[in-house]
Amino acid sequence: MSSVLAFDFGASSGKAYRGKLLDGRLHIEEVHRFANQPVRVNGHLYWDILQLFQQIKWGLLKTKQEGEYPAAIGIDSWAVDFGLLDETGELLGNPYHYRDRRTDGVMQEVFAQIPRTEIFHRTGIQFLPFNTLYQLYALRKTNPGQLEKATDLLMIPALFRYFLTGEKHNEFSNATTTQFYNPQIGGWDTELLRRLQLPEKLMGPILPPGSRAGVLQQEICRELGVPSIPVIAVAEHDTGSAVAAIPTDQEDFVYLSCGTWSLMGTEQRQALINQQVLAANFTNEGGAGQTFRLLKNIMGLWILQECIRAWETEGSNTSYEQLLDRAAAADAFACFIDPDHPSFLHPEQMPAQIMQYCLETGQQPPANTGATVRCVLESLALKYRYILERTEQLTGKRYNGLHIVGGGIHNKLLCQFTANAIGRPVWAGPVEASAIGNILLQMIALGQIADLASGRNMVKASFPVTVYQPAEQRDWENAYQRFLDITGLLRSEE
Ligand code: LFR
Repeated sequence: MSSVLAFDFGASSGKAYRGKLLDGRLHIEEVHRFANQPVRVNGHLYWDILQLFQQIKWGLLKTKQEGEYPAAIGIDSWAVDFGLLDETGELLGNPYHYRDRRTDGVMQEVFAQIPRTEIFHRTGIQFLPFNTLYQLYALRKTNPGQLEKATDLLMIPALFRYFLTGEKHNEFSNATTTQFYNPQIGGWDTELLRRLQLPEKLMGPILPPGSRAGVLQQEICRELGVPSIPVIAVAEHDTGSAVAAIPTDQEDFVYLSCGTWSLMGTEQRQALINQQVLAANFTNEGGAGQTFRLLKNIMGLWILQECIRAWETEGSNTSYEQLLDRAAAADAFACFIDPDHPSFLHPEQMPAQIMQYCLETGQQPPANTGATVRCVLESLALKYRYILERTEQLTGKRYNGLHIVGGGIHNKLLCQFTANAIGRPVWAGPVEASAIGNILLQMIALGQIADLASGRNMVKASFPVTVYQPAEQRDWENAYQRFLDITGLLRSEE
């Protein structure tokens, strides 16, 4: 069978994977890897979009050099970010990165016009300050001229797809994350946009994940010397792709897609939009195979990555492994943070922010790197338990273990802490879930795999899963009660 090529744009790197079916197994192979660093210019944070597009071309060239053109190409990346095109099809400015600070406080301005509850009931999407809705609203204030000139809004993978094929279509999984897709209408909520004086005609048609969405433009075929390869709109939201690759044959399961973000939840046939979901600030993001992910964003390993960045700037060269060793040797349950406290979204100095949080909550701040890492990992694991319990309350189901996928499973300490915190087994793998889900959706579009369920079975049969059994139950139970108390999570629900 012919291979397909998946481009997955993650928080620090982009990767191209070739995927192929051989003897009833899925095989993947990395063909290209490159940095994906946002660029700060004049106080704003942007995608380095053309450089990244160049990397897509190089990825394609590498497959050519290895003598095997892919039968299709698919692209996924994180959600909410977009590019605007003018009427001639030119890109209007560099797309902003969602951690840019221009959306700070914008959500509250929007709520003054349309109540939070109404926005939730129309969209089913959790409130994150960087959702496309608030990014557009911020743009209307800072650069109204750009918005006036725009004729098309394309989410980032759709933008790359447009560069490749010349065709402009958004895709369902990413469309839902904008917070102006209405699952009841099954399309864009133009009324919501109109009431916020935002243009309603930028978005165009929405393709379901796994659609054929054009072929490489002639110009690119000539430049690279490749045939006109089909481009597939996969589940272009990376989390949508990752969840498509959960190695399970069950209908009901909980997952944690663990990378820079931790995305935890379950899969539903329909969006679940009610007061409880709103109160828990869970979301309903569109997925592959006509599903919705009922999930919650948890700040994730970003907190640790930012600590490491700060320590490196101070001159430290301690490796990731050494830091985890120090964390393992540090005192257990010394202090806790709520990883989702808004102050951890983009602080200038993450370790200082953790210290401040501890002081404000009457705790002794961590005294060294090992204690800081331990505090972050234990707090994440305890937050996972909290979100798992909320998920169970919302669905009325009980789950007997947790699937973890994504790069975070390299962090064995976090996997073990998570099993301990939730008191159930953790099944860790595969690491490259987003790329694998991207590959599956391409194979479904090409007719190589029948559907999502067969795809998940294929992943289960093809990639190893590491099992972590819960331990130290009593200590973790006590720690959880203290965590709830310190973070005020239960009080905030009342
Ligand atoms: C994960 C992710 C999350 C989304 C966040 C920002 O990479 O896509 O699902 O909430 O990034 O887009």
